[in-house]
Amino acid sequence: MSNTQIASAEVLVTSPGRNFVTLRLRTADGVEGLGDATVNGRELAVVSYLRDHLVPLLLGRDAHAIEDTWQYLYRGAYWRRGPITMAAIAAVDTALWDIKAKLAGMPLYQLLGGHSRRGCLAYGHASGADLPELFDSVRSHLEQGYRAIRIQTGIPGLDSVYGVATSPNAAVGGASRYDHEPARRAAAPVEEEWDTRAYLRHIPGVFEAVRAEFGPELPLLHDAHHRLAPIQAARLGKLLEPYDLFWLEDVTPAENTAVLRRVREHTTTPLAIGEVFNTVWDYRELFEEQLIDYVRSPVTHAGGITALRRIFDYASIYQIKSGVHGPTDVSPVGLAAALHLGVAIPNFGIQEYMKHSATTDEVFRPGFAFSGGLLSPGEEPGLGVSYDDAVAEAHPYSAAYLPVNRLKLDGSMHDW
Ligand code: KDG
Ligand code: MG
Repeated sequence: MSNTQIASAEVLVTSPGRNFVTLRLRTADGVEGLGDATVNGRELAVVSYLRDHLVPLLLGRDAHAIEDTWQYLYRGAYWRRGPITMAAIAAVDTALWDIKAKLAGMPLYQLLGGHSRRGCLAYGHASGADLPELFDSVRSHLEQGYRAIRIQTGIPGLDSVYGVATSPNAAVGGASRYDHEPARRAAAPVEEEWDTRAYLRHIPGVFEAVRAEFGPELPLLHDAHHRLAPIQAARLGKLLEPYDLFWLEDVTPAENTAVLRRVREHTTTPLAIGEVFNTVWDYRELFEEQLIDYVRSPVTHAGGITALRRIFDYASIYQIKSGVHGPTDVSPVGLAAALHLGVAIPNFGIQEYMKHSATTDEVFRPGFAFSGGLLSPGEEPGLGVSYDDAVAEAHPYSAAYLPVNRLKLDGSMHDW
């Protein structure tokens, strides 16, 4: 019998293009597991949570006891839930699943029930300051093999808009924040301007033009990034109905989920939400009242594979599907975990895929692959991601923040 006691737990911080927090657990017999604990713009809070509060509790525990460890850390927190706690628990849980699958000599998805599909349909991010630039970006994604595409554009009168790679504020040393680094390295966030009325006037025409250019078949997605009031969200859903969106994401701020009742009453455009949710409790009324169609939580921010699997199972009884968050601030470890879940679960919907930079991939060496529009987790035992300490150490942490929004009208703060 191998010795599966947790003998070491290291919290690794690196910044290969952007900041990442990774937990590495090692058993007494030297089997290693990785977990992603990155919370974009608040990274060091999770580092402290893990180093100061969880690592001492993990040493000596049996790495096989995944469920018990999850319950111990969740129920044992007393002040439980919240992004920092749940990212820390997620990292422990993911690392333990990685270890268990390596001990079994199998890719992790085999332990989750085996594959239910050939791969995970992935959507890429097309964007442009104007329509010609957007069309070029859509064409380039189609050439790369994407079979589903998110559409984000510049808004007349606004300098810099969420998700638009060529926004002036997005430029960072020749690259774009929205390609690899949504956060900016600085001591304080960059401020962007926002105008909801200008956005609502512009977006329906963009989708009309994209459908006219690329036809009716291509699945199109859009992220409103928490910016609308309930009645504005309802109106946008209604205005976009002729363009048959795969989903409309985060139409309203995430705290008050009950407002989605209003939105749902007015539109049949499918709704996705949850990238900033942390637990199954955030979804309860949305599932039971069937107010959404896709679950956006990633493994990294929702308590790990154990917890997200439970959320997906609960969603499945309401015909609600997965649509896992996959920006570059979810590390390759977090993305790999999502892919193992994604190929196994019955109610997979789609996976967001924002490629990590080449430098990030040198640190994490992911075994997953993108081909023919599908992402596959690979066949290596465990998660299939290995961490290169030497490359990681060459890229030390430096503070970075997501932008904030102020209304163009009067400078008051708005959701970003
Ligand atoms: O860190 C914030 C990003 O993860 C978020 O802005 C990306 O909304 C996002 C998405 O849908 O990818
Ligand atoms: Mg989003």
